Amino acid sequence: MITFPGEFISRLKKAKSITVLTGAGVSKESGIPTFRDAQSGLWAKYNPEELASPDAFRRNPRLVWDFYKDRRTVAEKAIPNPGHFALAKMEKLFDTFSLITQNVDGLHARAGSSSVIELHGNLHRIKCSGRCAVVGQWVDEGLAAPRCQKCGAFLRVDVVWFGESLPAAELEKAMLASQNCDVFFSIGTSGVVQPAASLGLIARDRGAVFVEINYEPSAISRLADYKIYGESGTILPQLLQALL
Ligand code: BV8
Repeated sequence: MITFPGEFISRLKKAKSITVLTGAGVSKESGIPTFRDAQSGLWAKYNPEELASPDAFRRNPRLVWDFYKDRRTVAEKAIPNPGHFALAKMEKLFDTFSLITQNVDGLHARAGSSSVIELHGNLHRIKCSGRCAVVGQWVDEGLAAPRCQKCGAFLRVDVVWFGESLPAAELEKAMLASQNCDVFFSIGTSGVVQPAASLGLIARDRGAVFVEINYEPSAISRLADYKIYGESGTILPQLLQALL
């Protein structure tokens, strides 16, 4: 059993608005490799940041398509873990609860979290790499990367690649949620990727209490008022219990 500091729980219970930012660590216990863990199997020799980019897609659309096809298969088989479910239940305990995720696996929504702010998109959605609107279904014709039936451009996964701007509406919602919260949680993220990694600083600069829940210290641990190290799938259900 985790013993949370007394004043931590009482400050949480008094909070009116909570903002949570999650990263790949929250999905780790659902069997989804994190970004900075060595990618298993075929992808061990690729740095994911070299695959998650427009240049990589331009150079080798089939390789990038297969990278996401494999990740999508893993995400489809994955089930939300107790950490996802605890966050979904936690949103009902506060007047305002915003969940921002860097993850593209869709597991928060499957666990019952409502209105998840998906900063980096969702790998279950695909879109035309040209100018058509988002295309819904994955299609795969074996050898080549599939093409849009409307304009012939390659289809691509609807995620934000390195070097691409984040979806303006999602980023705006995430910024507002970070500027207007009493407590900001950073959970399961190494705090490296921008602009997501700056949201906690924004919250803290506005007077929010900054809580980090992570397996190990991260690039943003120095900002945290409270640091709880361990697996989010263990910590979050116990935090939920302490709040009930
Ligand atoms: C942007 C979708 C403006 C794709 C992702 C040069 C050129 C262009 C841009 C840049 C540049 N240099 C820097 C940048 C900015 C760049 C960036 O931040 N780079 C980093 C590498 C320095 N950012 C961007 O490019 C962003 N766009 O800036 O636009 C712009 C536009 C044009 C030109 C210039 C600027 C776009 C960033 C979004 C990229 N897309 N995902 C896909 O998934 O394939 S990011 C991807 O990586 C994830 O979404 C996530 O955000 C990130 C991985 O981070 P984490 O989630 O933190 O995962 P990680 O593995 O690192 O850590 C997991 C943590 O969990 C660990 O600490 C571990 O200890 C912990 N953990 C493990 N198990 C558990 C656990 N914790 C708890 N419980 C457990 N069980």
